[in-house]
Amino acid sequence: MTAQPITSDTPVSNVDPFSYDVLEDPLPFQAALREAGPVVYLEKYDVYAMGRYAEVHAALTDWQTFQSAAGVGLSNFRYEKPWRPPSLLLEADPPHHDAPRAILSKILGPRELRRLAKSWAADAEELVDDLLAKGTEFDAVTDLAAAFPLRIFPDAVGIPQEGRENLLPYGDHVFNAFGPPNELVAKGAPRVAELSASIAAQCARDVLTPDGFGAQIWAAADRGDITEAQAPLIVRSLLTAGVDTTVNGLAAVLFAFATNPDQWGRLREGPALSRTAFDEAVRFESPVQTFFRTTTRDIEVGGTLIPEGRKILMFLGSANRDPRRWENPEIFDLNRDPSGHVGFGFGIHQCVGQHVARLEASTILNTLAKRITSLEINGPTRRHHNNTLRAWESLPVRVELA
Ligand code: OVM
Repeated sequence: MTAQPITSDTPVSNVDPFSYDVLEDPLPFQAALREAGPVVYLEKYDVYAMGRYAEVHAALTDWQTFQSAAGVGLSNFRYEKPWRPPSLLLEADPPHHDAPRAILSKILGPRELRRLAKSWAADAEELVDDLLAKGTEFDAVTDLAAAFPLRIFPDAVGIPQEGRENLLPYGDHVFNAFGPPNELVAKGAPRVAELSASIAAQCARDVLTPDGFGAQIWAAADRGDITEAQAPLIVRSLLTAGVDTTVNGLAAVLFAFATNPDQWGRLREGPALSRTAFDEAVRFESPVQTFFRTTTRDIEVGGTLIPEGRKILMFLGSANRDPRRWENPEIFDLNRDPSGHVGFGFGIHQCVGQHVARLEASTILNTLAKRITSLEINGPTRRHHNNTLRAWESLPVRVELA
């Protein structure tokens, strides 16, 4: 027996958005989803889906109706025990969500980050110098998109050296685990206990350096703004949400430039464009493709009645390429104003680390723009499949030096 949507004229899709083919290239499925209607019932998982910008944006804004506290993955915390203690930010709603959110927004805010900009620029120059000294052909994923965040972010949080190699694999599994229990999740399962223990160990007060984001979170516990039990879980949020996302965001912007050479020329004319470029790449590739919400009441969207307690899959990546909202959405265009994209989400849960991500991206882009006149793909590119992330395994590039 297949479960049926309550409104009989709701479009139905039997496609599995987490299948190999869709993860390899999600764009045709997303176009079909948007065409089918504002809300589509996904038969395979007995959930609803939204692929158009207007409805995704509206639902993300209405956290009272579309809650996060029942989990932002397929699994509904009402019926299934979460596989790890839920995130105090991502998988919570007001009022519990608000104190952790307020603390992180301050610690990761533009004012606090100014302190880091100079040393990150020096790190970027050293990384790029060393890389270009070895040659003009390299892998933009491993040598840049992964190398730069891994060089600066763990230090910024203040975690020890030991266990840093677990950050990317842990994040990869968490983002897979938001999807269905498919082979990607099964592949990660054997290491879950080990990786979770490693990450938890890095959140403890006594292992963190005194000047990092981690110590600032513990200082908030000392002030009584949050409890001592909350502090390590908020550090965990940084380690979970702050690595795979930025790696794939940087990979996205490097891929976009490598395949749009004229745009690289424009970036070289002025460093101010690097921030627009990064947000345009986040719109264009949407490193975080999807998140679920759960209805807290019966709600009608575009003629479909979604009953209370149901899961809805929000296609951020699809909304960011909805032609109803964006002119020529399939073009990476530095002339466009990408603001309003939902690649960082929207509303009260919108990425609290977005200023960190933008600083990382603009730092590495501006460093590269000074040294490189052009970059192009010069070998077979390979995607990394993940149930939530639009990710890269390999982007071989050749660059020309200034
Ligand atoms: C968290 C968390 C984990 C994954 C993603 C995310 C994109 C947050 O643990 O808070 O936001």
